[in-house]
Amino acid sequence: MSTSLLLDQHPLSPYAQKVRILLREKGLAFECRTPDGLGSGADNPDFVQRNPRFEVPALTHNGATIFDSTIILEYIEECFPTPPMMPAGAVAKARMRMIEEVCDTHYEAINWGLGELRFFGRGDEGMRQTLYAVAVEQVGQMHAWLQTLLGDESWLSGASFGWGDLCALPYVTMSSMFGLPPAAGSRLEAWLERGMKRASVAETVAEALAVIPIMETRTEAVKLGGFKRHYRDHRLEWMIRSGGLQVVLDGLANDNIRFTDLARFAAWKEEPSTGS
Ligand SMILES: N[C@@H](CCC(=O)N[C@@H](CS)C(=O)NCC(=O)O)C(=O)O
Repeated sequence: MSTSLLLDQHPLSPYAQKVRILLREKGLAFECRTPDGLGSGADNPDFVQRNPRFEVPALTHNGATIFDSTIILEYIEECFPTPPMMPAGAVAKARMRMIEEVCDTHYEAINWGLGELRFFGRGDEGMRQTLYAVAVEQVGQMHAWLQTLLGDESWLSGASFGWGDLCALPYVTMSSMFGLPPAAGSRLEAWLERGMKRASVAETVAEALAVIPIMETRTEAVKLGGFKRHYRDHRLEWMIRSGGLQVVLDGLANDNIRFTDLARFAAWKEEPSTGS
């Protein structure tokens, strides 16, 4: 059984970016692959058998496939502890996990909403302006929180780069790409610049930015029903509470949004794993 690391992912996915940064920080070689049908709603039985959530990232190692970026990060840290990315101490660890949780849910939803506007052309002009204005305010709120956590330290993880930084950077670089960077001259801006100087981050963010032109060709595919966007959890909540309930209703009427398919879990079969 192979002990190599295979990462099913998409370059732009912030969740996959967290994993790529961590693997690179640890100097681990890994293979990347984007599953066929990802994001379109089309089926991919081979990938779904390994990951019934049909999401990326998923990491295959020693015959086992692990989904969810948080679980993957914890797995990598346990299997490959050097250099450690999680700081010592229960409080410090909890702080890193809180940064990760808030960024993966509240912050991610804002960037996702900006993507629904820019890449997938959701809403009429008035709704688009409303949603954009809400997103601008919310990104500012996330940046204020991160800057408070940063304090006078160089990194969210303290004196050295670590878990909190690699979990927050994909979101701050993504909203910067949408034209909403940290305030000029702020400590958060200086942190972002420091982060972008790390090879692990620079390479990962460059891969994400390289696919933006492809994303910008997707608006028509969504309108024609060839691309059904996954509306779930914090993303669905973001769209509704930010003023986009009509986007959800239109998406249902036009059959170009979808929700998690639990039948994939029912059909899933355990495969033998060597474990480690
Ligand atoms: N909680 C999951 C979220 C993963 C996720 O939402 N991935 C998105 C890409 S950013 C995805 O694969 N979506 C599948 C789809 O849209 O079909 C994690 O942390 O890995």
